[in-house]
Amino acid sequence: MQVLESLLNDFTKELGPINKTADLLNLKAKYIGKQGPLADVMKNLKDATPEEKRTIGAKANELKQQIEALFSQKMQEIELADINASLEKDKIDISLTDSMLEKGLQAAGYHPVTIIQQEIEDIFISMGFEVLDGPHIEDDYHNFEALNIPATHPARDMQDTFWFADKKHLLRTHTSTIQVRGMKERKPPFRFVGPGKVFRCERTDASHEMVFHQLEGMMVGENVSVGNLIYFMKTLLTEIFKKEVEVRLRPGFFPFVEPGFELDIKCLICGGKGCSVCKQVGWVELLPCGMVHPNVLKAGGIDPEKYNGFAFGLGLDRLVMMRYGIDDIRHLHGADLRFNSQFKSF
Ligand code: FA5
Repeated sequence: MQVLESLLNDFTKELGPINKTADLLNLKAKYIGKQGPLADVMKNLKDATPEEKRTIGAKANELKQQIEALFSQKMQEIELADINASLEKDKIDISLTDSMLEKGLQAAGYHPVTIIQQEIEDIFISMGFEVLDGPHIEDDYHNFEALNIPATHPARDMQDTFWFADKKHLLRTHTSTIQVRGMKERKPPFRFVGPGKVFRCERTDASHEMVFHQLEGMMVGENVSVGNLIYFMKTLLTEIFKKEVEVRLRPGFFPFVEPGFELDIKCLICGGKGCSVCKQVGWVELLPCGMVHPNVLKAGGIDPEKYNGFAFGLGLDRLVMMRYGIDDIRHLHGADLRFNSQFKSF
């Protein structure tokens, strides 16, 4: 009983200055662990009288509970103190002031692809288009099947695809997937654009990346014509470049459009003389487009006898390169602040 009576006092005294979890656990083990005084008392109880067993046993239990309660309370205090200390340490002052800039800290800015994307969205919104989004991880149906590219179609090889191990899912190779989802969710007439990242297992060079950006556009109604398509494409380019740019339209093959076109822009890096960006041809492929194939309308739940439409898939990174005179697409993904901070934000 004497041992037990002094135990709580001793524990409380030692507990006071502790401020680390490890020390606290050690202290608990010292008092109520297997080798501790409480365990000793319990072991020696076998030689005691039944009366002693009852009183000492009860006292020992009560003591154990008291020590455990004090232990838990202290543990909570330590954990709270730890959280507060790390919050204090990780505190960031987000109000970056001029004086901090003078000390050489960089102000954040928008990436040039974001700037152009935002500008194009605004241009299309002003012409009555909605802006849609879509997932990066897609299935075969949305990336190929619904776009008139069945399993055995050779056009599947036009875009080298990153497949997931289940062979059913993939990283979308183009933003045309947004067309499929957009059509299913609305009734004609409608018009929308859908910007986003796309992924292709390609070798990189001055004008090719594995991860790049496209902006899909679609307009469906009762009498949509190639004339409408050309009008919207021209308006887009004049707004973006703020000047007349030379373009050429040539036939292009995409299973999801008929007829299909390639809209090229005279290379603004070399002025058409030939360089690594335009692969010495003087023109850059920028804006494939065409009239939506009847099979694609059908897959989208739209009657091709009644409605028709156009679609296009703008290469955003190349447009950025033309607008700012960037001679290698890889600069866009280099994460070099000296490069990124040169562009004015919207
Ligand atoms: C397509 O992806 C079609 N889905 C576009 C389309 C939509 C056609 C609707 C008709 C109707 P293409 O594979 O050509 O097409 O890519 C479109 C644009 O993305 C190209 O003109 C080019 O500007 C850009 N692009 C293609 N591959 C790369 C790449 N590896 N790196 C950077 N830009 C690329």
